[in-house]
Amino acid sequence: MVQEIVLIGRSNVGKSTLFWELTGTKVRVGKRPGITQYPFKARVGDIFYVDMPGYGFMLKASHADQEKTKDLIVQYFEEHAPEILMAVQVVDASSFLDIADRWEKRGEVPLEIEIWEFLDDMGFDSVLAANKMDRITKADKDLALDLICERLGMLPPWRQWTDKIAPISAKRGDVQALKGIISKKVATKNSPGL
Ligand SMILES: Nc1nc2c(ncn2[C@@H]2O[C@H](COP(=O)(O)OP(=O)(O)OP(=O)(O)O)[C@@H](O)[C@H]2O)c(=O)[nH]1
Ligand SMILES: [Mg+2]
Repeated sequence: MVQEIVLIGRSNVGKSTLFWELTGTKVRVGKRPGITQYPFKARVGDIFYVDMPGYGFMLKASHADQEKTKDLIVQYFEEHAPEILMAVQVVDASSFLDIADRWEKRGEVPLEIEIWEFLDDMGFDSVLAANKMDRITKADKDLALDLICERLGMLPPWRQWTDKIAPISAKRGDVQALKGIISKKVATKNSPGL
């Protein structure tokens, strides 16, 4: 069976840019959110990578629209559960905390956190790709990653979680941390006894 690695995340966080880095398949990327409309797949070896549409168009999406995309993602994971090897949840590390704060001030659970918990509850192996690290100054990187970990229920420091969180910059082609986690996962799949 061909297994899937699925990229999910809010609109505009860089999923399609990362998809291109991982698969060599160019898909439309854009400055406006909502560029990717349907799940898009590309095969590399015996793995299908899946680029999903983003949830929560940042500025003008209604609550109902956000719920609709969330439902689409949840449904995709439920229907494809047997072939999903791993979920890669992509966030824009440079804006994640501001957005999460805003939601929490409104008394809502940020979508990112809801989806992260959903994946965990469903028993999927998931990794957080903290993208756009190039936008964070060097001195602030560790702190930003620690805070992201904390929000997702992983006790900081983030360096304890290098199998769960991968700081990357898809646009700069700096995705080694994520590729490392993926190769490890694929290797254990191929030799489950190890
Ligand atoms: N600074 C910076 N910009 C990035 C990075 N990765 C992607 N971008 C930019 O972010 C914007 C959105 O990228 P996409 O790859 O289209 O994002 P997406 O998550 O696929 O968006 P949707 O399809 O709308 O869900 C583009 O302008 C990219 O060039 C990164 O690592 N650093
Ligand atoms: Mg896209």
